[in-house]
Amino acid sequence: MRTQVAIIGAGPSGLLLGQLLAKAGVDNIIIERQTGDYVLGRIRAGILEQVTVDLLDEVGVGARLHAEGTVHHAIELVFDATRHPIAIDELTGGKTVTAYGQTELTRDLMEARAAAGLTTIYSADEVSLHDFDGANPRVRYRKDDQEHEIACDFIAGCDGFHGVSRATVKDSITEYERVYPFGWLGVLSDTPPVSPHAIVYGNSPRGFSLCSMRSLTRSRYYVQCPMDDKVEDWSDQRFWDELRRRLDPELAERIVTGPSIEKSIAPLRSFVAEPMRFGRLFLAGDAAHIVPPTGAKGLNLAASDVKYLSTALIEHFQEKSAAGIDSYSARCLRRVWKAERFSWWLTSLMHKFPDDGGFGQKIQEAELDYLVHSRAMSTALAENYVGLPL
Ligand code: RFL
Ligand code: PHB
Repeated sequence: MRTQVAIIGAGPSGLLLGQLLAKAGVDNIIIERQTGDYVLGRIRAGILEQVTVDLLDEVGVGARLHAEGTVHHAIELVFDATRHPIAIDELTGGKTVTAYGQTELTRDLMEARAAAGLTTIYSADEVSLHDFDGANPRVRYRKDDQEHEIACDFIAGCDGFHGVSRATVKDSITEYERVYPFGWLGVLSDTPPVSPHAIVYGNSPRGFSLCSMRSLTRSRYYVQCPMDDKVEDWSDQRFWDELRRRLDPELAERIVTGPSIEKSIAPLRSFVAEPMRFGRLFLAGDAAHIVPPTGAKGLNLAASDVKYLSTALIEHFQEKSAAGIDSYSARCLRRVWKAERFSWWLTSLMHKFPDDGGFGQKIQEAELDYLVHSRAMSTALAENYVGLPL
């Protein structure tokens, strides 16, 4: 088999890159380790920046997102048992974010890919990358007990944090990392969201909490939990009780509880691998960087990486120019580090740090008080939350 771009991984980065390239007539094949159903079973991100929505529109998969997604004009911060709205649209000259689950977005991209007749190889085992230092890279994998090889011009490593792409070049990479001493316990439930107009971020002496949504009938909630907690430690009742105790009394009263349809614990990590290009191999999305979910930036960074990458590859094929390819890594990393900074800052502001004692909590409360009463600081939050320009 031969293609112009071999894409490793059928998550949001790989699927969106595939559509952007195909739209410009650049042939691509996606090689994915899991089945399509497994990929769709992962419950992850929920908040899209306007630049991400624009990219999805650009590849023609925005219809369901616009029909079913919820546009948020504000976020709310809860601390000291009081709610403080931050009008992100008013502070940014009209910019908003859209609540639309990563699962739905992935499904839309998968369907568009199938409709365009593009090849995706699911359940590919032992994927390995070769010869990307030269002009003729190759990708090998096993499927149905047979060895296969794809010859290509470029390889896009869109295979997430635990993928093979970054592991292949690990000796040529500098890693920057911070692991946080807690996790997020997330619950998905078929209940109306506590606030259909805003995403609610809570700071309390008991720890962080987050109220989000997938639709007017499906909600997503999180509470900060110790890193070594197990999902089995958390009955639904314990989760709802804990969430209520971390919110203000009015919100706590308003929460509609119900059985969880998914419950999982995610670790929190900041991570960047530099550079993001190795000859004819490029890393994009979670393969190159991880942010703690507090700023809702992971999926949005994946989208901006693949926008830069598709532009660079299209320029190569159509204009025979290497300018975009040569500047890919530096261009991505400029945006990545700003999102890393924002996600780290919001994580530090909103969570209870086990060793900080009362002092840390008091400093957080002072900063939060300053934040909600200072237009300059609220604007800085809003500007980053809606997403910095591409
Ligand atoms: P993915 O989604 O991990 O997809 C990578 C794909 O590669 C496959 N793969 C391989 N394929 C072939 N060979 C191999 N050796 C392979 N190894 C792996 C995997 O099976 C998978 O299908 O990475 P991608 O595409 O870069 O997308 C990144 C996003 O998924 C991620 O950044 C977000 O989910 C992060 N995130 C959020 N981002 C936002 O922008 N807004 C949010 O509100 C938001 N909330 C979140 C989040 C992530 C969370 N968790 C679980 C970490 C909330 C949570 C709780
Ligand atoms: C989500 O809906 O899953 C979500 C929302 C906001 C975040 C993180 C996750 O910051």
